[in-house]
Amino acid sequence: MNVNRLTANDLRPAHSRAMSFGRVLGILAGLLGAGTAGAGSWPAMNMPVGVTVLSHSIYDLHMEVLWVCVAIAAIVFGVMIVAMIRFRHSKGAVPDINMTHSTKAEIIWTVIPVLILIAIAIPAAKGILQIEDMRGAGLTIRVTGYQWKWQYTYLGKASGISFFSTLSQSSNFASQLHSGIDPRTVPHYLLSVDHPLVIPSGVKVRLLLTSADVIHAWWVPDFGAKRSAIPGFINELWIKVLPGKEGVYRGQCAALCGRGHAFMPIVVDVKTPADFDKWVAQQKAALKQAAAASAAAAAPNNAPVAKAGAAGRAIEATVHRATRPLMARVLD
Ligand SMILES: [Cu+2]
Repeated sequence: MNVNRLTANDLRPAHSRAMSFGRVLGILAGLLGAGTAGAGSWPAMNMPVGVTVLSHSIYDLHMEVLWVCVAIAAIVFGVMIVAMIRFRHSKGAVPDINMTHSTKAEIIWTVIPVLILIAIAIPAAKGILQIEDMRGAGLTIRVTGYQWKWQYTYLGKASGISFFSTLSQSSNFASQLHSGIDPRTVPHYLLSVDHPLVIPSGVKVRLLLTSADVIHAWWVPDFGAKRSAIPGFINELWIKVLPGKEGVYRGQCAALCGRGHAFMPIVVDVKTPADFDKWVAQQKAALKQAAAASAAAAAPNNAPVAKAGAAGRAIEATVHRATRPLMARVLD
């Protein structure tokens, strides 16, 4: 094929060709402008930084990899754009039809990506090791998934505190068919619970996740934390919320677990260590009161209440028995 033959484009006046090239430049400038306008909402577009030691590590890794990708894109597209502009047909460029193989080029474009992948793999492996390092936890909590709620059981110094965390009444009512309640008027619709998980900031909190029925997943985006809760298994996860980041954080079950999957949110109330100790003391005092009330309910004239209480305790004991051997191994 004669690559130097005249084309219809060559016969067009030079200013017309210049205009089509100008149009291309105009489109590129427009794209650049759109990108600059979008830069104002960069935090909204980017991955959230989160509030824990792990979420910060994960964010730093994400940014490292992002900048590597940006550099690769800039170099590759830069070379492509320069090649397309400087060596365009209208300038009389002639394609090199003789180069079919180059061992040198093959080696260069294999070695460079390998080096880039190794450079990314090192911090990624460090991050994975950090995520899996459960040593030095100051507080351990067992998290059990149920269709469709969570149970939090504190171990160690807060042992004895155990409660279910279920969808808040306001969300529950609004979610009923023909409730007549506009969900947009409900604060934190489907993201609020009756009893949030309470943890201290600045302390490494280790969660032991399991399930009493099907597979659930405990996920709080601001913590950079998500792990499956599987019946018969205990998975581990650790969270250390940075001091000064106390507050309420929300998440959801992240494994499709049945009809009520969207109705078992996770809410975590992060308190300062001093406030957390106060909360533990309050809970323990409430437990004592409840034990006294339970003893009163066990009196013969309160048989129905006692029966309901006994049924609840039987379910709890069954779950406890099922997970005890695994729990003993994990806590060993
Ligand atoms: Cu679930």
